Amino acid sequence: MNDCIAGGGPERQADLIAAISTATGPGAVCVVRLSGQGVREALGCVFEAARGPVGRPREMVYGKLVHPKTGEMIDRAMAVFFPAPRSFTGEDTAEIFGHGGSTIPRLILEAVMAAGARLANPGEFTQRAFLNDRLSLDQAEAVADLVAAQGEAEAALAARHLEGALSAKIKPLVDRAVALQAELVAILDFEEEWDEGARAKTMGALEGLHSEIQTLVGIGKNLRVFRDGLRLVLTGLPNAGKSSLFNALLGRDRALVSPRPGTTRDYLEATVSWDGLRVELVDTAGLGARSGDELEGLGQEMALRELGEADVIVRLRSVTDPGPEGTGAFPGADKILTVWSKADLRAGPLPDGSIAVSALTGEGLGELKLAALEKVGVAPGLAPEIVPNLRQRMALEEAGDSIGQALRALTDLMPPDIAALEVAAALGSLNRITGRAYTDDVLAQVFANFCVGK
Ligand SMILES: Nc1nc2c(ncn2[C@@H]2O[C@H](COP(=O)(O)OP(=O)(O)OP(=O)(O)O)[C@@H](O)[C@H]2O)c(=O)[nH]1
Ligand SMILES: [Mg+2]
Repeated sequence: MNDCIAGGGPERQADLIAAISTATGPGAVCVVRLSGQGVREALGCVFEAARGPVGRPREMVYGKLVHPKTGEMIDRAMAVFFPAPRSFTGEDTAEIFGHGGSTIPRLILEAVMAAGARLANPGEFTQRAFLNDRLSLDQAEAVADLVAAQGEAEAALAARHLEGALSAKIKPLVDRAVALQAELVAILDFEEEWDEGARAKTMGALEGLHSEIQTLVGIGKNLRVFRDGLRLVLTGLPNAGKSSLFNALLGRDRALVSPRPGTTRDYLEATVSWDGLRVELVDTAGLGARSGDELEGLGQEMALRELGEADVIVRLRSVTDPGPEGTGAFPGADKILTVWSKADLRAGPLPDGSIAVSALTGEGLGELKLAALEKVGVAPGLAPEIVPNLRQRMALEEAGDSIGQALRALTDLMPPDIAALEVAAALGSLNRITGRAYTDDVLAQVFANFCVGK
C-alpha cells in the first residue's frame, strides 16, 4: 500500500476537490473527477496501473482501483491525468472512469476522499476554470446551460455561448468604452480645444455604443424563448376544441375530450419540440358563461391565471360556434393568436388571413406552429448566435443606462469628467458580463445553478 497523504504541487493550485461528474443511477460508466493540489499523488494512492505508471500527461491508463486505507479492490477502471495548466480547471486534474450504477461511483469517491480530497461544491470545477482564466464568466454560464439544455435549440445556443460568442460581442464594446473614457478624460486638459464639432463627434460615438448595447438587450428580451422555452396556452369557449387540439399537437391522447362543455377543469401541461425549440403546451378550462357549477368556476380562475403566464395565447373559435369576436375579457391581448377550430366542419370561406385548424384532420397545425413562433419573433429556421441571459441582460441594461447618462451630461454641457465617470460605470457593467470584473456575490449567483461535479 502507498503512503497516502496528498500534497505538493505548484503553489497556485487550490485544495484538492473531487466529485462524481456523471449522473447517478444505472449506467455503464461513471466519471470521478479530481482537481487541485496533489492530484497525481491521490491518484497514485487509489489506482494501480496494470502496466507502467499512472500520471503520464493525458494518457489513459487501465488498472485497478483500491481503497487507500483498506487496500480492498473496488473496480477495474481507466484513469487519466491532465497536468496544469492544460486542463479544464487550469489545475492538475484527473479523471477516473469506473463502472456506473448506484454503488461503485460512491466507493470510488470515498476512496479518493480517503486519499486526501474533499467533496467539490456545485460548479467548483468550472469556477476554478474561470478563476484560472480558462473560461470567461459567460462561457462558464454556458457550461451550465449546456448541461441543462432541453432541446436542440437550447443546446445549440449554449454551445455557441461556450465558444465565446457573447464575449466576442462584448469585447469590442468594452474597447470602445475604454477609448471613449480615455478621450473624455484627456479633454479635461484641453477643454478650450473641445469645440462643438469635437463634442458632437464624441456624442455620436456614445450614441453608437448605446444603440449597440440596446440591440443586445433587445435580443435578450425578444429571443428569451431560446433559453426559457415557449409557453403556449390554449383558450376559448367551452367545447371550442382546446383539448382536441392539445392532443393533436402532442400526437397522443393526453387530455379528455367530450361533446359536453366544461370537460377540462384542471389545466394540463405537456412539452413538445418545434424546430428544436422547447414548447410547453397548456390546455385549460373553457372561458365563458358560467353555469354556476363551483368546479367550473375554479377551473376558469385557474385558466385565467395560466393566460397571465403565457408567451402566446391561442384563442380558439369554433367555426360552428365562434362566440363573440372581441377578446375584451382576455388578459394579455398582444399575446393572443386567434385561430378557427374544427375547420373540417366549416360551411363557407373564413375571413382572409385566418388560421384554421382541425384536430380531426390535422389541417392547419403547421400554420398554427409558424404563427405562434412568429408571435414571439421566431422566424422559421432562426438560430440566434447569442441570447444574453437575465444576469447578462441586466448588466447590459445598466451599461446602456450609464451611457445614456453620459450623453445627457454632454447634452447639458456639463464638464466632460461627469460623462467620463458614467462611461467608467458602463465599462464596469460590461466587464461584469465576461467576468473581467466580478464580486463574490456574482460568482455565488452564477455557480449556485451548477450541479456537483461540473
Ligand atoms: N369535427 C371536429 N370536431 C372536433 C374538433 N375538435 C374538437 N371537436 C369536438 O368538439 C367537442 C369538444 O372538444 P374538446 O376538445 O373537448 O373541447 P374543449 O375546448 O377542450 O372543451 P372544454 O374542455 O369543455 O372547454 C368534442 O366532441 C370533439 O370531438 C375538430 O377539429 N373537428
Ligand atoms: Mg377541454
